[in-house]
Amino acid sequence: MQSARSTQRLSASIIALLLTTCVATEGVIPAQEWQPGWQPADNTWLSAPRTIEPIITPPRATPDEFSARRAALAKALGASSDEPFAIWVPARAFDELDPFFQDDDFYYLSGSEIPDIALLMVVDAEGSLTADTLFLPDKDPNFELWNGTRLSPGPDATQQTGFVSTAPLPVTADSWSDTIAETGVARVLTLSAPPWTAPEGVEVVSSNRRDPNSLRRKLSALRLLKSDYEIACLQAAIDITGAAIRNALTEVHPEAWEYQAQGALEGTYLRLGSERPGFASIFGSGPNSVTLHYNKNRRQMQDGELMVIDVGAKYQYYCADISRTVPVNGRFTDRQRQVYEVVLAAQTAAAEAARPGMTIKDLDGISRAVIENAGYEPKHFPHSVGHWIGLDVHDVGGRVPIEAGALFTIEPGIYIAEENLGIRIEDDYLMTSEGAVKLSVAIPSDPDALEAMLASRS
Ligand SMILES: [Mn+2]
Repeated sequence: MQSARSTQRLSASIIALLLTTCVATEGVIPAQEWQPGWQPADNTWLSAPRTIEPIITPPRATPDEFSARRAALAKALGASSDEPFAIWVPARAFDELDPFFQDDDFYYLSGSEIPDIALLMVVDAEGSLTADTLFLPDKDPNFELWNGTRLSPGPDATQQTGFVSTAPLPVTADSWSDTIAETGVARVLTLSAPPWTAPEGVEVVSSNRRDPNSLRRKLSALRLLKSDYEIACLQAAIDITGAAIRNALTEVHPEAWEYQAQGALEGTYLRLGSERPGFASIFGSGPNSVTLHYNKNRRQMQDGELMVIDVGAKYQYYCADISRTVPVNGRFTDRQRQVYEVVLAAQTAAAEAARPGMTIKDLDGISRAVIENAGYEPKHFPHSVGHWIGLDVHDVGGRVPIEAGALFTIEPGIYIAEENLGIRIEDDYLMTSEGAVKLSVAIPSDPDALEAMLASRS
């Protein structure tokens, strides 16, 4: 962190540099080298009414949302242990040059967005929590002067976080060792190698993905099935993404640049309260539509092309994942529509067949059969039909059946490189006892509805 005086000096030199640059470059760039993006023919946009946008009501977690998750984790791990053990999970480290976002596992278990802290649970042989402690930094007025108030150990912190106790953070590896020794357990489960040395007689068990009873596997299984609060967060992320796609389409025209659509999309994210894109936004026009994870978004769209848009806002850490494919000039050609209808049918078939107990591979097979029956080869659909979504865009859960409460995508595609023709349609679903509910149903994917939406853009 810089001192105030050096910040002033730096500001002064930046201003001086800017002034120099302006003077030096004024009138120097030849007009033909300056590449404006697409612009409307006149300036009517200056007086255009603001688009009506959804009102996003932040979902609120009940006070025991996070403590219930810790209790469930203790119970799941206690089932396979006949002696007490501890669980240690650290928060993500602070990096002052980047905006801070909490580690997903730590956030899932604590709901806390404070960097550089840790939680420690002690679980008895019955799977009950005998200690449930959040370690927080001691109050530091100098830190708070620069960075604002920060939670410190005490009754306020226990009340706000729902932990049974809070404690001052050990600041050294030695003090962590002492803290672990005080628990009196012989095993500490962690997700990765901790920065402290285990005290004598204590075994540190770093999670093994292959062991079904490991901390990582049990935590993944818990994160896979979402609470009502989590579903509400994802729904908000989807609603923001839908409004953002609609606004992005106002920037989709022949000779517009892919990044202009990205700008409209990500600006809408921020305006509607999303923290950030959940992953690099994909705006792939023409030849870029067949590159599955193209995200440079620096190309100029051309008349007659398609554009694959694969994007998702994060809201309260939950991440939407939506793909739409649109004709750049607003109208599908017959050929584009023919392929589009196959992809849409492949998605609909999988979504309608989905029932609890089926796997994503089962759904993949259903979509693949539709695509191959229409005459396309496996190479034209080179990716899986879906994945879990949640805190992460490719959320944890592994290859297990889809149970009620799981959130997942269905996203078939057909990519024909020789024709520069790529189509992907992706929606977000919640599995229920009756089948899959499409949470992104408000975002049009029917080709006529998409053309109508494109025709109505300002
Ligand atoms: Mn996806």
